[in-house]
Amino acid sequence: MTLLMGVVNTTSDSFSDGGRYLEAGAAVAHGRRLLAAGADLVDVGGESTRPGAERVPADLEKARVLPVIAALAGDGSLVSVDTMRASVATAAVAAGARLVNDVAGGLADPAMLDAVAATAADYVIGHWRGHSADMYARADYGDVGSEVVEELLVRVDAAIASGIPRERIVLDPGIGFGKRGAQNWAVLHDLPALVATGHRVLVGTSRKGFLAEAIGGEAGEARRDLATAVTSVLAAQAGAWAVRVHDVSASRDALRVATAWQGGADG
Ligand code: PMM
Repeated sequence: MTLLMGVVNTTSDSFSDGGRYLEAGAAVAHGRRLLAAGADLVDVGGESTRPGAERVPADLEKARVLPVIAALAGDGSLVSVDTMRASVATAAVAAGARLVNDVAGGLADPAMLDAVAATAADYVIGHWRGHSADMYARADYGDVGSEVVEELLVRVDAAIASGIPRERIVLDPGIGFGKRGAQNWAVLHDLPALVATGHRVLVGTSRKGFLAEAIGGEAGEARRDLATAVTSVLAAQAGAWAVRVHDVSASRDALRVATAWQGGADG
């Protein structure tokens, strides 16, 4: 069955020492809840990649994610680090992360591919054309579905040339990254072409704006989570290896129902 990656963001609230400590504790507790709800792995991030987001300094990113990764990996859980920075990836793997989730696919930090090659971690290459501050300026495509696959395969070649074994590379079409509403649907419609590359495919639609647009404007979290659960099933049917979601229980239930339907009398 398609795996569930639960999202653990450590990006909100206070930056004071006291606040950070509490925040790490809350993030660890949140990660444990997601795992108890059925997440197969948790993705810990310390830098927002939302449209318009500013970069955070590397030291702050490390201070946010490393204690959370160490605690969750210490439980024996499978943990990934959501980062575009080589130094954060290296430190996160040392703290116990077994997967580096780089939405920029190595394009944001020229040291990233070598850093990952020096570890035994799996590597998620996201489709990316530029930082959040101005990513929509680059959302100019002919055939977005095939351009995403072509551009990802260029990054795969770069990763392999840096010494990352092919089988450790996971591809992610980067939903919402340098893509406007309808372009995201085109990419999802063409997901089987990405799966046909033979790489494991990760899909992140959770709570994103294009879902809210599809279901009618200012949809709150509950409606976005329901819409996300539907996309989890469709991603699974298209052959995705994993989906990255905030609300694990909704997507877990949806995937179980789809599996039962497909199994017929054996479901
Ligand atoms: N989306 C976000 C962050 N990290 N990682 C991967 N691999 N794929 C994604 O689509 C992705 C990601 C942005 O979402 P968030 O700010 O809600 O976590």
